[in-house]
Amino acid sequence: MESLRSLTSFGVTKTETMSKLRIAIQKSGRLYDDSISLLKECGIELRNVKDRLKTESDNFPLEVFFLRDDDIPQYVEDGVADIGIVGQNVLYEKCKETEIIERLDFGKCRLALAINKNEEYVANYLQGKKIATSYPILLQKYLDENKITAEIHEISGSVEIAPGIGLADVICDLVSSGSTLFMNGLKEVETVLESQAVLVRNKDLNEEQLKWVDKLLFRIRSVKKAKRNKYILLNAPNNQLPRIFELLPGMRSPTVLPLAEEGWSSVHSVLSEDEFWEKIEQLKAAGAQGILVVPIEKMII
Ligand code: PRT
Ligand code: ZN
Repeated sequence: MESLRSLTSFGVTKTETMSKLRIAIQKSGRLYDDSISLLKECGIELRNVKDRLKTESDNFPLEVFFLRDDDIPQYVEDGVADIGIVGQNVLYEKCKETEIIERLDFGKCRLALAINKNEEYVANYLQGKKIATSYPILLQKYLDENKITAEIHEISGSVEIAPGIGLADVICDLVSSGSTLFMNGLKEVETVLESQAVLVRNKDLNEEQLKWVDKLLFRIRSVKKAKRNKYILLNAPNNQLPRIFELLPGMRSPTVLPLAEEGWSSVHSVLSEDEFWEKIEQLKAAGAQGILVVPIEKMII
């Protein structure tokens, strides 16, 4: 009901036929900047995004709704928005009927259990304890799966102070760098969920909407791929080229250009971030010199 009422604030009703794809993103908070940047990197220009409830693009048929992250799964399930960007932690806590179509590689964090740093974390430690959290559903699922009986105290914010004020023995909260836990004298003992921002979609999109979702997905995947890869240029003596080709397969195979100096070539290729440092060492050992590494903006394969 709530979401239907709020609908009027967008001037949109469910029955209206929308030709544009509607995406829900966080209005402000940790996912906002990355969500806007992702759309920009996908070449989607948005009209004035500051302090707006919604905006649209002039160069892609996309309308953007700015919402609290907690409301996004419901809006997408109801079909008020066709797609949305939200953390897996929120999505799973809300248990909505939406489909994850892409993991977005930002907003990474984990839902974790933490205890007083001076306590020893022994087997069965959690049995019978009081646990404070804003994620009662995910926590209960974890406790059931691990056959732990504990008392859940649901609180909406500042979970990390609960042990200090005697409200709970244990907390279950989101952690990224771990500094909040550290500053509150807590230590992480279990991971309940690994989370990141994901793109979700309503389950009943029509053909036209699916076509635009596919176009957007294609762009998102190209941006993600480019971020995970680097363009590499190096010089090498010709007699070392076979070894260097083994190390640098490239997208199809490396590009090789002769240098002005006889017996030397310039090799251009693409390297994945995961194996980057290891490969650089091997390339140097194989005689590569003057190695240049540059970012890639888009990668279309
Ligand atoms: O207003 P709205 O309801 O939209 O926003 P919100 O305040 O509920 O959420 P917000 O903006 O704080 O977070 C949005 C999403 O970002 C979360 O649902 C997660 O998916 C993701 N995310 C990633 C995080 C963190 N990292 C994170 N570190 N969300 C919250 N935190 C908090 C955490 O709760 C704890 O208080 O940061 C603190 C811990 O951080 P570290 O770095 O000290 O460990
Ligand atoms: Zn929220």
